[in-house]
Amino acid sequence: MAAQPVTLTIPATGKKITVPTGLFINNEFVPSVDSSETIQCINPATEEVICSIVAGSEKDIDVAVAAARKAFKTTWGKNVTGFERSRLLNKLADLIERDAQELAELEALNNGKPVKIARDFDIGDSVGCLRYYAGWADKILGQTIEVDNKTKVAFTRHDPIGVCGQIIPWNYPINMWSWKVAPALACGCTIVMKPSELTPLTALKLSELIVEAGFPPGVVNTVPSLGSVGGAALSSHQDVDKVAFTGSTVTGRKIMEAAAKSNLKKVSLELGGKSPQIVFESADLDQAANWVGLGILYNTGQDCTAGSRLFVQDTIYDKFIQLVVEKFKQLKIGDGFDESSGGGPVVSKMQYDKIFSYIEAGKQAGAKCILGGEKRPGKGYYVDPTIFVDVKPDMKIVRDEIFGPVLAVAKFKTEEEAIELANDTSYGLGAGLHSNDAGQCMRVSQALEAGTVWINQYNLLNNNVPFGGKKQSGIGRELGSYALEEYTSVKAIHWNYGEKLD
Ligand code: TXE
Repeated sequence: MAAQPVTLTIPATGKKITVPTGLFINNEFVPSVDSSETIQCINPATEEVICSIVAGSEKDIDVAVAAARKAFKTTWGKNVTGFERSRLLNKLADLIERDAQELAELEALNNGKPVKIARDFDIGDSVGCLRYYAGWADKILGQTIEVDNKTKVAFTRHDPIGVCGQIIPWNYPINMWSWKVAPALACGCTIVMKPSELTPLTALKLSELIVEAGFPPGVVNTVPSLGSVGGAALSSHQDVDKVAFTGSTVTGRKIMEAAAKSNLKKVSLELGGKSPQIVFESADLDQAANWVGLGILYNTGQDCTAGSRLFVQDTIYDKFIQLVVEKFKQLKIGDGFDESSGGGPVVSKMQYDKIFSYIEAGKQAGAKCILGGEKRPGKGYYVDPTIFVDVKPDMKIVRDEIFGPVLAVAKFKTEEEAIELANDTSYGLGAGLHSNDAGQCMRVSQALEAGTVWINQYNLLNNNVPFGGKKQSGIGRELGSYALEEYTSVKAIHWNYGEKLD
């Protein structure tokens, strides 16, 4: 397929957006070197094809990695000052802010999420993320270590790790792009980005801004490709120094295996979850119900920290569930271009079918569905808020990540029982607790096995606070100063300025 841009029409407004369709290598949009494969981009609200783009092959990954390596050795890496990296990251943030509405509309078209959520949250946070790491770029410092005050000194340098493969999912395409790109560039790494084959359009549009911001060729390359092709090629590449991944635990395992079998590249993984939210009797119940809603319904439940298991103290169980049902009924899931939609369709037919197979499994296993759980007539991958109550710990809807707006609710008596139920999972990404007892907040937050614990809130993240998982939810941390460790390699330099060997 030729790498010509396509002009898309936004259905709601008739506005035109031009999108590149080629692979972005060395600051140019190019066709594949050896393949005529394409990726069809689908609008999940209408199930119609938006456009086709070039699908990168294994050989294209080789070309992109070579471009990234060349840039690392010449114009980027240790050849560019932190000040310059900071300036370019800030420039990129400004351009994304300038184009926020257009990017949000493109995101809504390809992913389904409401334009206003894409613009105000996904893109707003992404701009913040780029600026946050722009602030770090000239502050990546080593240490001076005393080893012998008379003849020797040691010091460390935090070198950029090198060429990074970045494999991102479809639930927050622009956010995940920024979380990966910003710290990597701040540290001086170069990038081969592989967006999800389901939502590659905004990554291509952002690639245009890489050129406009003034990044040298080869610093950021974007190769849309199937996971089993481009993702696998990056993970097993001998000249990639690090892979950063967000996606399923199944794929995370494959990436780690490929890294181990190839060049033992550094790997960071942000994987799935089955996060608990616990509501104790002392909580502000109205507030807790709001946060429970945000926890499981935000992004139509397609969220790695989705608070999909709810544990409610027996003394408030019936009252609280009633409150949650009322709140859930207020959310309108509809077309992302309709201003009144609080959530859009799920991203694909495959995700839609997966969610409904779990809903069916919940019903079959005897869980009581008190809200939603039925398919809508007509087009679009819409799933309404769904609540199962009185679930049992061994049910599939309690154990597996569903990645949709499906909440599984159970009752507990004591704090100990709540902790045990919450930790009874192979995942450990997020956890929430709602209580007005300070001692209880401290005890329970310490006991919960998760990378992030929210107290009296849920699902809110900050660019300066680390994020990542325990157990099978991942390895490594994104955001905050912690992410810098993922993109640097510490070198110790020992300097002898006096000792003579006999
Ligand atoms: O994920 P994949 P899928 C979970 C969620 C969802 C399930 C399946 O439960 O229902 O995963 O979604 C690339 N080597 N999450 O199948 O496959 C792929 O091209 C290297 C949670 O879409 O993990 C895409 O770019 N890469 C999650 C990325 O991996 C490969 C977000 C994610 O896709 C690859 C998404 C391979 N062999 C899904 N195979 C979260 N943590 O937020 C695929 N990929």
